[in-house]
Amino acid sequence: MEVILATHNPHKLAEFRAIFKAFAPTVDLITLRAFPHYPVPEETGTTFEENAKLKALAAAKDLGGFALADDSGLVVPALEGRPGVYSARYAGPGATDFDNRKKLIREMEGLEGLHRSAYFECVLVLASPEGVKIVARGKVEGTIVEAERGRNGFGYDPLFQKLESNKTFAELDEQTKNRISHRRKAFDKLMLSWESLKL
Ligand code: ITT
Repeated sequence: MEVILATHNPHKLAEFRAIFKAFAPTVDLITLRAFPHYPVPEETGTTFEENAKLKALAAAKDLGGFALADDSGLVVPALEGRPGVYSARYAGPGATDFDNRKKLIREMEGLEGLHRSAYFECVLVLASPEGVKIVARGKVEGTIVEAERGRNGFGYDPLFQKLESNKTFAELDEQTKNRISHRRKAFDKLMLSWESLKL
């Protein structure tokens, strides 16, 4: 079965490629590179679910096939949920991952202990041109460390340490992150529904 992976984020793409290859090898992932004229829909939603639905439906309808979208981000309760749905553009439009991490470190200055709690969330939506078929969620809880550690991964990985771990996500190899991440948990739920849909 062919599925369009509706993301422009090369890191998400790499993680999905590895996860699908290992656990759903019969799914043929097509990237947006195959559709260079496809316009990126604006992420106007206020929740991960709204944005994931919007991205999956736009791709499925415009490109005429099954499309899978991921909307994800980092939530820090002590910052009233920021960066949240704005994770990719936390430091402003066009911000790099480095800019976003710098802003997070600054905003968390002076916060200690439980106030440094955070979680990554991922909502995956599979849509066809007729509408949404599956919504699946994954979450991983942890804390925000005070200084970056590690070179793997992307986004906020150098600042995020899962509970009961002494390594940040950026200190883990790709296989280990893909075993425990919010994206992997959402993927596992997606697969349960996928099987019952008999696509
Ligand atoms: P697409 O919309 O094209 O998929 P995007 O990067 O704009 O790409 P999102 O709007 O879902 O995607 O924003 C996700 C942001 O959340 C991402 O840029 C990171 O800053 C952060 N994020 C999500 N998953 C992450 C992970 O596994 N590790 C580190 N940061 C992550």
